[in-house]
Amino acid sequence: MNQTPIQNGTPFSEERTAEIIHEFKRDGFVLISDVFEKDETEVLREKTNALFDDPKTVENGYLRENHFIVWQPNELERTFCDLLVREPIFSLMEAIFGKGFQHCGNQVLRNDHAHAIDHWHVDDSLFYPLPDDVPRHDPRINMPIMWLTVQIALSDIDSIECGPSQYVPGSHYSGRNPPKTDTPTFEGHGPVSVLCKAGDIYLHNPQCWHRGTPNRSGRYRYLLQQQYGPTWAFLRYNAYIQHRIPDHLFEGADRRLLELHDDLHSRSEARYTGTVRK
Ligand SMILES: O=C(O)CCC(=O)C(=O)O
Repeated sequence: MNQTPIQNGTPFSEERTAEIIHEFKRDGFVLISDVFEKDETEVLREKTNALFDDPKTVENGYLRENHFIVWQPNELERTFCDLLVREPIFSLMEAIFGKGFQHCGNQVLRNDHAHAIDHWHVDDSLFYPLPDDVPRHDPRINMPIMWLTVQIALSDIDSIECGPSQYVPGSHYSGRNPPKTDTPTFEGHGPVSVLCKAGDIYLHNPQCWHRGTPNRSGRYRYLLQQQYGPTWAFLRYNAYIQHRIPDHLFEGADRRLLELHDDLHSRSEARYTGTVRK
């Protein structure tokens, strides 16, 4: 039973789940309408505003000053935790990653006219690069998904002025970073804007070329992001995030050895915020 206004929700049928995943794997993104109720998105906007207004959010390293992203709000507020298991998100993630899938990130964006991630990119790095003479990955392959983002619209983003996310369909098969142009294309397909209403969600493959367009609506654009990944990654990496080698074993150690055990291991969000958590 949830302690917050976030509902339990209902899983989709097997057929609908398979349809969504098919489209997601093919295009690199898929819009799923009408997932959250109005009162849920209202509460989430209020909670988001409260985090932006609280000076402790900056002091504790969750928000860099003048920035528009609160990192890991689920460490600060139960409502964001309940969201992680909201249906149909949970069952979709289980269908993609299998039982034992894990949560691996959470942010909330509040974009005004001046702040957007508006350059074309893939997240982290290009996972499956190809040599110049290989034009693309074979479409018969299901490209592996190391992790993904569930994007949750908390406000209406239903026109180009509202700053919709854009994706180039199929570009996760390109084996390349996006070309440096405002309108990249992959095999004849240009950018597609995900126009949506508050309460809609969309799945985001971090290897699909994407960006957020500038918000010219004159009001905030709210987008909540939840990342998930497969069990194996957590057994492989997380053991070492928790793992601390006693300081005395590092006395006089080579710089490279120290970097292999960087402090970022225990504070992964610092990688994004660039701040030291107190
Ligand atoms: O704001 C958006 O729509 C896109 C965000 C983005 O590019 C990202 O989180 O990597």
